[in-house]
Amino acid sequence: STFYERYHSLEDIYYWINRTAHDNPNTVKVILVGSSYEKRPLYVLKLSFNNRTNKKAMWIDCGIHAREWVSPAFCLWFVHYSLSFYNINQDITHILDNMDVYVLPVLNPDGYKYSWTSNRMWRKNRSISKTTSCIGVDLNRNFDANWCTEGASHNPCTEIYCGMFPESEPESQAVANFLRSHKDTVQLYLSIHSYSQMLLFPYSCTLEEAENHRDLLEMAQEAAQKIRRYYRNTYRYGAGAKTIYLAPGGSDDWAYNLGIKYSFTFELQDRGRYGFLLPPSHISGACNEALIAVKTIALKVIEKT
Ligand code: 0X9
Ligand code: ZN
Repeated sequence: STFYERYHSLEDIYYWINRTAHDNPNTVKVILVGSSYEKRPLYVLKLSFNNRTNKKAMWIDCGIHAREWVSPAFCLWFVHYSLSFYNINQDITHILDNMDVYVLPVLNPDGYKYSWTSNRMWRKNRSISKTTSCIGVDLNRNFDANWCTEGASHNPCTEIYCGMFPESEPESQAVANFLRSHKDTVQLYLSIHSYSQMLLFPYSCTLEEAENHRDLLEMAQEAAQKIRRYYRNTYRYGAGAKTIYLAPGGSDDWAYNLGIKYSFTFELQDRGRYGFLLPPSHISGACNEALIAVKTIALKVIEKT
């Protein structure tokens, strides 16, 4: 198997980030956007294939939840595919000609490391609470979107602990700060999770419909159809709250409310057979089908804007 068909330790991923930038000095830049609770760097790769002015951008983050290992694998896959198939594949070329791409391969490095070394099923970050011995905040409940209402918890011992206040965690704050300062260029926000094979969009923090619900639904539907047609796999799609559950404080809803009107959360393979423990032999299938969904949605965004 190739490098991209395996899971990688945090150290390997840091090494890969560095080497990818070094090997592609004209297209890849590393941006330090912050650091984790345990002071690990949060690096974003910026892919920029030409110097067109007024270029728009898309953002992809992976690894917000520690145990969802196929998610960081997708970010690496996406970067590698972009660098390998620009000027070869028509769709990725068109996308990269029209958009810069910001990729955050591991949003939650402390949790990811912990899931490799101590507890494979760890989800949250590793921040220590003042009141209990329970550790970690669910970073996807820590954003300022109906923060800590139904679907999140104030109890630090739960898996959906929302933290002390919105953006209390350095990881969510770093992402929020970066997107706030780039909101005029970023048109598409993508957050990659696993598992359950779904393409979700706002809102998850309320049962209300987003203002451009029909647009988002149409884009997700087209992406799901492509996956079915090309890979014979089923992805469900819809607004988060109605498709899975109410879950406030998520990055997708927050980015949407910031003004990034195309905002999606992908739940990659599988549908429960292996769950978070997706075997490495499934990485290529999971990433290729997610890639076709990203391409479909990004092309639509370019078309519409
Ligand atoms: O609950 C979550 O955070 C995500 N599912 S997961 O099983 N990977 O934990 C879904 C996130 C959907 N979006 C929001 N809740 N905002
Ligand atoms: Zn997740």
